[in-house]
Amino acid sequence: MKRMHPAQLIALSALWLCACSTPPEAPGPRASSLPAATGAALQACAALKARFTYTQTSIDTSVPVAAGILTQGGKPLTAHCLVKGSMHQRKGSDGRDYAIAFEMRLPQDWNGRFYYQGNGGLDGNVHPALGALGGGPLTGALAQGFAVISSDAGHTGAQTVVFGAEPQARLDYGYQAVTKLTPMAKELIRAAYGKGPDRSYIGGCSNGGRHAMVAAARLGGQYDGYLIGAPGYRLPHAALAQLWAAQQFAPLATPGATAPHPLAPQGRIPDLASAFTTQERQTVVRAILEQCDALDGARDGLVQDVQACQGRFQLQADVPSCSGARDGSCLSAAQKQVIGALFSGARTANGQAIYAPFPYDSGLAAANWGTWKFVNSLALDPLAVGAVFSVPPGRVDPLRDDLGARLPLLSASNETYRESGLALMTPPGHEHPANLAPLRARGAKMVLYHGVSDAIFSAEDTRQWIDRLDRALGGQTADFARYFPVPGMNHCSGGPATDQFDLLGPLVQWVEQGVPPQGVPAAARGAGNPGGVNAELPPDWSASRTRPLCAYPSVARYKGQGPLDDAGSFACQ
Ligand SMILES: [Ca+2]
Repeated sequence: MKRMHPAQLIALSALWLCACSTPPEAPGPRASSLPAATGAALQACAALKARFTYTQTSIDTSVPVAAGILTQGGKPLTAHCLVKGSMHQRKGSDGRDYAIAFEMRLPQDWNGRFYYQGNGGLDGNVHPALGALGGGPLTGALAQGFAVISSDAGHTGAQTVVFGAEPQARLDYGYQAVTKLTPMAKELIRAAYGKGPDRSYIGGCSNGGRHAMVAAARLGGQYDGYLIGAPGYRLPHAALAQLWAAQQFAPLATPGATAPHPLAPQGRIPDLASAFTTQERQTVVRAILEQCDALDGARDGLVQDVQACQGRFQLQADVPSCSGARDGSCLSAAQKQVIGALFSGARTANGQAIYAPFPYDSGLAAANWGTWKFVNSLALDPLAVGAVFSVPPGRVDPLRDDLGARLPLLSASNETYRESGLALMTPPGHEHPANLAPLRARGAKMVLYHGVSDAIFSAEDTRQWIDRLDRALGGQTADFARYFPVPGMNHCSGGPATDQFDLLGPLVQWVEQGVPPQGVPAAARGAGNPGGVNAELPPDWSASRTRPLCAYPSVARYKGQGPLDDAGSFACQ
C-alpha cells in the first residue's frame, strides 16, 4: 500500500470524524462560504476621540494599549487601541441618567473581522472587550485579531435591577443595545482602519448567548457568524422555573437551617442546599454514571450519549431510597418527587409548563449547579422576574410568589411597557425558526454549545431549539447551524468537564472556508493549566484530558483502544 503523506492522513481522519450524522464534507472551500476577511493595520487611535462622529455617540477616551499590558491564559495580549464611549445618553422616565456604555478594543494587527461580545446576567457592566472563549480562556477574539466591542446593554451596575422599571432601558437590555451599537461599531472600525469589517461575528454565553441568538433573528444582515453559548433564549421562563425550584426545595430544607440573604426580612433565608446536599447529589451522579457512562463505550466519568442516557436512567429505580433518616447515600420519597419534577420541567400547580426539562448528567454535584439552584434562585432570579420581565414590574417574594398567576405577567404588556418581558427577551420566531432561512441562504453560520449539566438554562431546551430549526428548514440545518453539547459542564464552564475550547476559530473556518466544525478539541483544566485550574475534575482524570466536542446528534464514542484521557481515542459518531 502506498505510504500516505501526513497531511493526507489528517485529511482522511478529518473526513472520518465528519462521517457521522452528516455526510462526509468535501475538503477545502465550498460554494456556500463567504469571502474570507483580509486584515489591515490600525491607522488611528488617539485621534479617534476627536475625529470619530456618529449619531447619538460620544467617545470619552481612545488610547493605545501596549502589547503585554493585558494577558490571557498566561500569554501577552496584542497591542491595541482602547476606545471608551457611550450611545444614546438620555434622562430616563424615572429621572435617572441612562446610556449604552461601551468599549472597543481595536488590535494594531487586525484580521479584518468584527466581534460583538455579548455579556452575561442582567448586564450593567462593560466587561473588557477581550471576547474570551470557553472555560479558563486561553484565547479570545481580541487575541485572534478581531476588533471587539463590549457594552453594558444600556444601564449601569448601580441601576441593576431598577432599570427594569424604565421602559426604554428594558428594551435596550432585551435587544435594542445590540441594534444600536452594531452599525456604530462598524463605522468606528472604518475610522480606525480605513475600511469596515469584511466579516462580522457575535458571541457570548448565558445572556450573552441569548444576545447572539436574538441578533440572528433580528439582525440577520449584520452578522455572518453566531457563537451561541448556553443561550438563555427563554430567559424569563428559565428565571421563573428557578422560583419554582426554590419553592419545591424549601419544604425539604433542614428546619432551622438558614443562609444569608440581603433581601430577606431577617437577612436570612432557608438554606435550600440542605434540601439536596452535595453528598446526595453525588449519590445521584453515581447512579447516573452507573447507568449511562458506558453507553459511549468508555467508563470515563463522562456521559457523551446524552440522549440515550435520558431513556436509560430512572431516578426512582436507580437511586437508593432512604429507609430511615437521610444520610447522603439515599433520597427520601419527597426528594425523589421534587428532583424528578425538576428534571421533567417546572410546571404550575395546574400543570402548565413553565420551562423545559433538564437532562440528567454527571455534573449536578458540582458547585455551580448548587449556586444556581439554592442561592441564585432566591437572590437573583426573583429580582429579574419581578423587576425586568413582568408587566407591570413589581416585587416578588421568591418563596411565596404564585407562579400560576405570575406566568401571564411575562407575556403581558400595557401602555407603559409596550413589549412584554417575553417579547423583548426572546428571539422572534424561536418556536418555529423558519425566519432564519434567509440567514442560511446568504451563507451565515451558527455554532451553539451548552453544558449538559447547566442548572439555569437547560441544554435540553437548546437541543429542542435545534430540532425545531431543522424541521423549519426542511432538514437542512447541518450546513448552517451546529450544536455542541458539553457533557458534565455547568453554566458556561466548570463541573467535571473538558470545558476549555475555542469554537470561534472553527466558526470562522466554516463561514469563510466552508469547513463545518466537527470534533472540536476541548481540554480539562487540571493542575498547572494556564487558563486557571478547575477544582472539580475527578481525581482519576489526567490534568490535561482532552475530548472532541461533537455536533449533535453525533456523540464522542470510544474507538475501543487508546488512552481514555486522549481525544484521539474518541470519534464523533
Ligand atoms: Ca463515558
